[in-house]
Amino acid sequence: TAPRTVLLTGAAGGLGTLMRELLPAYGYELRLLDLAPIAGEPEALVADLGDRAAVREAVRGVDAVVHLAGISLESTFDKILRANIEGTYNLYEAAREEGVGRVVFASSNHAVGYTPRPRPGGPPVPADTPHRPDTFYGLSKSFGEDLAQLYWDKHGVETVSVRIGSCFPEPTSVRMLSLWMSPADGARLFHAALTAEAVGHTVVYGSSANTRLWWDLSTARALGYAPQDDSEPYAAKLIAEQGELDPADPAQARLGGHFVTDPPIWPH
Ligand code: NAI
Ligand code: 15L
Repeated sequence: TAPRTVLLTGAAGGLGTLMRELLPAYGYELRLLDLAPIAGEPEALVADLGDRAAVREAVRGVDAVVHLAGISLESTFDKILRANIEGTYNLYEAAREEGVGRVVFASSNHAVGYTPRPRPGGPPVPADTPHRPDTFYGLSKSFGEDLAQLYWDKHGVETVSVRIGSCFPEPTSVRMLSLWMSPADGARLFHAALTAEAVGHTVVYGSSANTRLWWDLSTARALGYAPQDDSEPYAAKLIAEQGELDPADPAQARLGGHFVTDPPIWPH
């Protein structure tokens, strides 16, 4: 049966705010959780993923979880460890203990960020490409995908890991022309991930049907996802402003873009 009550973690964030607006139209009742309070949402749970009792209470009685909470950019290892690695473990433990059968995990292109971007006309990056994180942040998403696999194999908790490209109202860089997921397509993909039968642990890429797409959407389409949007109408303006991507520039040659070349953030 299709899930009805869904816990949305990270509900105060950029993607969480978009999904709070878009997912109810698919018939879901959302329970919201975030570290930050949300204006106009007095019932939202204000909790840290590090608080195991609060996380367990948050998942009690829901049919599924859309897990967006965490640090969404590179940070120090210690901060990533607490929010993304331990936090996601706490979420899965709570799901197992409370018998929640399905998680949609917000993974990222940065789990495979060192993968070279395909040449124009070349084969797209497949969903089973090996983990190649470009940051501690990307490493935490690789960990989350492996955790999801473990909780499926060992405990029967299903997950769709969505390696999101860039989900924002509009693409703002030439790289994003290839990775952009429109908010409406994001909601379509999360809905497909929540309702597809027998997903076990499935890894999909999260983007619209972009003309300049870099990766293979077939595992996402197999869930029933039918993207409706394409970044191409934004292409001429962005390319005129920024130029085409230069394959000789290390910050532009791989999926992760500048995450590959940005210096690591050390704790001092
Ligand atoms: P965001 O940074 O705007 O939102 C993340 C939310 O998580 C924030 O509201 C923050 O308060 C909350 N949070 C952080 N640590 C927490 C903790 N310990 N306990 C409870 N809540 C905590 O990020 P955005 O863009 O909304 O992304 C959402 C998720 O999707 C993140 O996991 C991110 O890594 C992933 N993602 C997003 C992409 C995008 O294009 N927006 C691309 C790839 C992945
Ligand atoms: C991500 O994983 C980030 O959460 C998001 O803010 C963007 O930077 C996105 O990747 C991207 O690669 O464009």
